[in-house]
Amino acid sequence: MKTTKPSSITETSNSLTNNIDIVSPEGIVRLLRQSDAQLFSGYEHYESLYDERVLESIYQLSMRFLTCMNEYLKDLETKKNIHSPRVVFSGCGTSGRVSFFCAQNYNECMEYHFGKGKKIHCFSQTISGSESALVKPIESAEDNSTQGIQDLKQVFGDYNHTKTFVGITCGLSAPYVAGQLDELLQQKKQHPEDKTTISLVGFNPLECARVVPMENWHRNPSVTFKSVSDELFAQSQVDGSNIIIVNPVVGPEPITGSTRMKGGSATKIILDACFSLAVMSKITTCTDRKQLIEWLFHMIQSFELSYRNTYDRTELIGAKNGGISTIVQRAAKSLQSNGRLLYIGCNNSGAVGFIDASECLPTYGTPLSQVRGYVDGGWDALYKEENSKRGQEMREKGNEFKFTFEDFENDVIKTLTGSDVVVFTVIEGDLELEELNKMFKLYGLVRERMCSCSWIYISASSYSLYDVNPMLPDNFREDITKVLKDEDLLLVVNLSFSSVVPVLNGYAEYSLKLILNVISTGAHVLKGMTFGNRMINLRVSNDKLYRRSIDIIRDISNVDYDAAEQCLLRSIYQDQDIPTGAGIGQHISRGAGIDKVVPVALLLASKACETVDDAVQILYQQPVVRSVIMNKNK
Ligand code: S6P
Repeated sequence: MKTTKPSSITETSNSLTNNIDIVSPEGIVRLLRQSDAQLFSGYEHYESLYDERVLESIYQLSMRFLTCMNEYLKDLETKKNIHSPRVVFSGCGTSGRVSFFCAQNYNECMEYHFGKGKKIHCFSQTISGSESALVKPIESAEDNSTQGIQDLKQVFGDYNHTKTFVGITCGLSAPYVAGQLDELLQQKKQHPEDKTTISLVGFNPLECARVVPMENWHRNPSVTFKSVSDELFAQSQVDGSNIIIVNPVVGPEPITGSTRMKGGSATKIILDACFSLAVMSKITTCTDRKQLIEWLFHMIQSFELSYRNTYDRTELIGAKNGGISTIVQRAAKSLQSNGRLLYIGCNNSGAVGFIDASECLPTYGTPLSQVRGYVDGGWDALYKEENSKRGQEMREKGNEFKFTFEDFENDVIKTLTGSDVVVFTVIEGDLELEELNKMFKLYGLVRERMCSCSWIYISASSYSLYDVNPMLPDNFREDITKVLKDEDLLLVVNLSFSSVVPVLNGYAEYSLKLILNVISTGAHVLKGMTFGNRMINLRVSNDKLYRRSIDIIRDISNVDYDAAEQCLLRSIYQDQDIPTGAGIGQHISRGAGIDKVVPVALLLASKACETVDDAVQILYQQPVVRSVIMNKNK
């Protein structure tokens, strides 16, 4: 495979995982462990989470959160502007999903600590494709900068006091976010008194920001993400500019470009650390910068320890040996036989599963029904509101938007077979006995259908200085062990280390995210959905994925960029003429709906097939592209 100098680290192939598709399930877990280590240990010569400039930027952002939270709470007393959010996160795909989850969490947490029984709306978010994209990825929405600006105006409304915007784009590439950043920058230029904090969070150095012009850009056609981020950087150097750039490098993703993995984790770590530090400062009334940075450092260290314990301090009950890889193996077997991988959880552990599942469609082309998360309370649990009107409206969008325990019981259980794998997720401190009992009930019903079941239990006792939820009774783990049947598995992760972790279940959620990322990634890799560490069944559904597809074809088939693009276009237009004057936007709208666009293009580029029809036929018999190419080369 040809390697090229990275123009973007998040789009670079990680040399650690080049052979992830040909190692054992244990090997896959070890490779992912190494790749995740880069999040803390750093990558090459770039700055990591622990470097001074990065810690300083997280600290600065946290203090902006604190100011916004204080002003909101002041207004809450007088019931002024209580529906105007003061901190808005924004992102596309995983960045949007993770920040949605964080915003809901932080409001709930503020309610608990400072709300005095009142509902809090201090944090909010925009996500490309709207909240429907939480369930059903709409990758093309990422390219729409105009919509980004509209969503931004809507979320902030007329409120023009202290506010903070955090645009999150792992690759420093999403036009949706670029539009919002640019809009806020222009406002600042026109109104120098504007006190809005503009923040950009991403995981590339600024010189690697995307330089491709953004189609349909509303102002100047030559604008790129890089030109916006360069301007942001220049302005950030001006005293009192209120511009904060948080961009540690966490290393290339283990599956190339799959920023749902390290990118999503780093997003969560940074936002959780910012919010937690703000709350700690408020609770302790500590304003000493040195002390606060010290706490921040310890928090990141505790996330690192959580990473370490997740991979290496686990106990697997129900099997003679093995760890996470045993569950990976079972999940892979299920996907290989067209079975399903289903997650069941309450509250935040349910949401973490739900997010992991929803990313398998854009990443691997897996149907939404094949890898899916069910959450007790469905939308109400995600919105953290009972009987919410918006939750009801989302349900009305169709079956894909229904994912409560009742939906699972009524619609899914009767369809389960021995090929399906069901994973129950529990975070200690995140659920009550009644909720656990609901999970036991579903477990009993699932068992009757002869499915393979696993429980993941994150034990996080005695780690929190300021607990949000009362801890579960001590015997929860025993309760789960008692109901465990036959060959079913219980994976216990021990996170019981003492450290400065206020208010959130952030470490445990990160730990669960890591495990589920490993299970879903490992299962798809073992099913043959990657070529080396490249996902090759991706949907060509936005500009970034169009260009990533060309890179994949070029690198794997050893052809130049133009030849690779030609093969991609032949695959998209199925060997028909390309409409005259068609631009990338048109190629994407045609290609997004077609299955196996990249695998077919790969067979054309590597000369394993002459025509698109031949390639489709061959892939029907042998879906593993690497095998087809290897057979041809024998
Ligand atoms: C990645 C995921 C994508 C990205 C989205 C936004 O695994 O499938 O949906 O999250 O493309 O990327 P970025 O770089 O703007 O955060």
